[in-house]
Amino acid sequence: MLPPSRKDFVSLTLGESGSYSNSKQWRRQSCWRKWKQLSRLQRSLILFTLMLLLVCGIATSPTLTGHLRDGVVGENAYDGKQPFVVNLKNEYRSILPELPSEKKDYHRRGPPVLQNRSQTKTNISSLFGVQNKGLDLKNVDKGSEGGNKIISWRGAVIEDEQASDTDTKDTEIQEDPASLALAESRLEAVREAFRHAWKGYKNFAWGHDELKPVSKSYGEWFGLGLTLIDALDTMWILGLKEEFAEARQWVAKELSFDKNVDVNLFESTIRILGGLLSTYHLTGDSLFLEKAKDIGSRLMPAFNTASKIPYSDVNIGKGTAHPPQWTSDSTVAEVTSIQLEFRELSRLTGDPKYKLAVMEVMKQVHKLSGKQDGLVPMFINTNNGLFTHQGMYTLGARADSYYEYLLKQWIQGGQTEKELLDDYLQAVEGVKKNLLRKSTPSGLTFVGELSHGHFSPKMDHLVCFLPGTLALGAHYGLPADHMELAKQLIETCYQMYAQMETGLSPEIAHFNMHEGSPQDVDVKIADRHNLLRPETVESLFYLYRFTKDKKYQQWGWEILQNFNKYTRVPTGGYTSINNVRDLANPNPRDKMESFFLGETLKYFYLLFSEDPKLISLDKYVFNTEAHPLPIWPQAE
Ligand code: DMJ
Repeated sequence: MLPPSRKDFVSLTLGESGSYSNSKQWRRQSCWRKWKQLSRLQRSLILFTLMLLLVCGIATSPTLTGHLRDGVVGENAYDGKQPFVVNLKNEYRSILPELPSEKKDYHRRGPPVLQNRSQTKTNISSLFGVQNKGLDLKNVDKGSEGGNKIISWRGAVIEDEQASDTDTKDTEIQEDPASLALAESRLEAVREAFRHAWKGYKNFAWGHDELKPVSKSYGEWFGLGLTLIDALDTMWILGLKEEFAEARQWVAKELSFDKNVDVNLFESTIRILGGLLSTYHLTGDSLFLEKAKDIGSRLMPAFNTASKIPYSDVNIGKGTAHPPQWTSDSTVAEVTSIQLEFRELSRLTGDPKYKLAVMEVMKQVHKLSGKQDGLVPMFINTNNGLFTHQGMYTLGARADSYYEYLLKQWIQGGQTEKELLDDYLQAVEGVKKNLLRKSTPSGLTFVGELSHGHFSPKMDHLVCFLPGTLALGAHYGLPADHMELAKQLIETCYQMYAQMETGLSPEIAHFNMHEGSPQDVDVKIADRHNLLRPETVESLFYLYRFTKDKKYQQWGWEILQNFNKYTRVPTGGYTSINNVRDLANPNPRDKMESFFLGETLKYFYLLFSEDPKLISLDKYVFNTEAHPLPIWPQAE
């Protein structure tokens, strides 16, 4: 008989028959006896299995791995070398199964946070359906692991769990069929309005800058097909394929920047360069990138000034630049609202010269004296680089988009450029301290102007970009009171429409502040025009995206209907009007600005859309002419 150790099968010997003892000692002896009876192979097999079970148990334990991971994040917070951390995290991910603790349990504590979000590898084409086949993703979404570097707006590093969940909240709301049907009918109304405007442009102004719909002719500003270029990405977003294809054909065959023509640096940057870059990103069609490179390089002579603050005008054929005839000043908003576009051009071309030129302007403006609580004067001299006409502060014409681009550059660059954020936050405080007042009788919050210490209750329609910008900042983790202010201001902007006889806003409103005023808004005779401007619709769009409060869509719907009632020209196109207070004769001005197609109709469409992924605000930032540009992946 072979000794037990040589047996190569498992023998289970039950305990001594007839007797049952539960004593600890008996059990120990019995187990040990059984163990000894096993062959060496059997023992090895059992030991190996036990070891395996132990290793798996450790690996899947949330507590233990949580500690491991925390150790890694801790190192990151300590030395701030993010790529190192991301790699380590990836290593852990590759050897461990998905960790239960990764399903975020958001702890709401501490100050509002800024999340340095990176882009995930999303197939952008899926956002636009089949139209976007062939979209070039390489410039849009070089995504990386993200979400692990978070700072509060005071600069403190905060744990991942504290991050706001703004990345996901857009997608959480499920619309019921009735609201989807309503949305679809409104979207169709916007498409119809666009087709009507396009009909006028096509019939009477094709390839020219602006349609004059009443006289069925056109106006020229730069002679570069401004309306057509401004409208390209709107057609793409609205899904107007035929119109887009025709326009693309014109760009391919007719558009030439080799022209002896003076253009305004700011206007051609935001409308033409911005429009081409955005269309390139949405379509992946390199035609638009080539055109963008061409116009971008032709605009560069504007920066050849003693101060590096650019001139307002450039001759794109001759390569010469100059200030306006009457002054050597440039407008502050103009020189500080070309950055998103030139920075993007550098990223796409790999040539830093564009970015360097525009960032130099920001650096100088950041350091300049003459601001009041972060508010900037309206003019800057191209010879000495100093502010001129000091003491006047407005959020309206000549300063408006300076504030908008502080925030948006910070977002575009992945929330890393601290000076931009600091200047933005300071300016918002400056607005609160110096420019905010309440009107009578309704107590509407409005943004007035300051002239050498004297407050004026005058608010341009242009200021209505501000609620949208404030809401965007709040979405990116800036203080919650920015959102509160945004909500108050959009109400005011809406009232600038609702309190007029035509339901359309004047160019400039004066707010009453005296007891006994019968209405909040007064309009001077010279300010009664409406140029089909976008700012209020733009802000309604942001407010709806972030709050889902249907009243914003309803307000927008009223405004669209009033545009249709008072500005639509039967033979095609929409016209600016002279008098928003005269129902019987709003008095057409016979001009359709390019931004009506580039901005106003696009923002209407996005406002009525229930799809937050249609130009997601976590992936794109709109330039001041409503052209979406990608938010850069974190690494760049
Ligand atoms: C557009 O060209 C831009 O929105 C600019 O920032 C301000 N003016 C018009 C629209 O009103």
